[in-house]
Amino acid sequence: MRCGSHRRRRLGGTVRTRTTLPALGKLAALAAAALVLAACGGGGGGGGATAPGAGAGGEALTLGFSQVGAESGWRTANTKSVQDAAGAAGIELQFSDAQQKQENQIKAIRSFIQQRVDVIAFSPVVESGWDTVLMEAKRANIPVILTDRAVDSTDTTLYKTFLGSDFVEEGRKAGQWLVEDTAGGSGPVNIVELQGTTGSAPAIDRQEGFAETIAQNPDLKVIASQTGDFTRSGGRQVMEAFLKTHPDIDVLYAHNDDMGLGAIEAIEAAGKVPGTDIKIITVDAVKDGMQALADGKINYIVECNPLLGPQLMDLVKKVAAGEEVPQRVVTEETTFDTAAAKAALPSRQY
Ligand code: GYE
Repeated sequence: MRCGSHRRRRLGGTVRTRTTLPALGKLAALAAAALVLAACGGGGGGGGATAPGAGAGGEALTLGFSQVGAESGWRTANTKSVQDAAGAAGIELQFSDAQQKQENQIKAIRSFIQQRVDVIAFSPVVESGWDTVLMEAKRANIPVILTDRAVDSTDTTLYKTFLGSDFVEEGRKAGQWLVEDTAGGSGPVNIVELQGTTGSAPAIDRQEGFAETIAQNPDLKVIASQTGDFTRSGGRQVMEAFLKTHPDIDVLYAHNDDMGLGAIEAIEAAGKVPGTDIKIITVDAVKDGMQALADGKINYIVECNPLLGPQLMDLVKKVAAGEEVPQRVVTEETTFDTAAAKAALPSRQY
């Protein structure tokens, strides 16, 4: 069962999506808020029957959502899922793009607190450094939901729930494929690793799960590991450098498809054949990655599901209503080899 899509609902309700750029000054923010208010006045979302995403007083629930950025195909699909699901649930979405900077997320969260949104959700770019701002939200009595990425705060009362994948498990699945692929005893296998954003939960956990699993076979060695920041250009640049210093790379493990796709460009430019000379394992399974897998340029992809929107909106309604929710909601995911990618591609949503 895939999480997310099966819960998609078609409910009425007014969509009010607003993008807050972190660089906007106070004045611009106020002007934008006035615009939203004007839109609310004319939208007819207030009176009448209780809307699907309505709060106690019948008015639409407001969700402040701080997104990491737009660094990858996964992120684009995730943003669309959140926006679509908010619209379908009749929840007013205040959307803020942090451009991969923690300071921008902290600013966005503070602004959500000032605006007294009903619920705050965010996908923390890195794990550490959230306690102060989360405490501010708690004091203001605004429930917080973590989506996609975790924080390392020891005080788990700072947020209501964490919805997202098990990244350690994803790393294990990537490692397991390699363990099986090299089971014949092929001699030393030189692996290079493209890590995600330094300090982010998926980078830390995907590295850990992979390392733990490949330790089963002492022939499998990570000879270089560096961040490509989850971007295509980062993946290309770091792979170019890897290829210069290490002429003997057998396997690339990239923490996401985009970095793997960038690395493919570097591998081809170096006159090598991706998927054959250098085997490639990635995580995400977005369309471009799945196409490269179907074409034999990537050998294996561990799925990470970005369609968290519908589940998030369900949780938003529950926490806003003061209902109990589980501390952790894990997304179910699968894996793909070339044959599975070919079969899945025609109906792939993202
Ligand atoms: O794998 C990567 C994105 O946090 C799960 O972030 C997410 C990761 C995803 O940039 O492509």
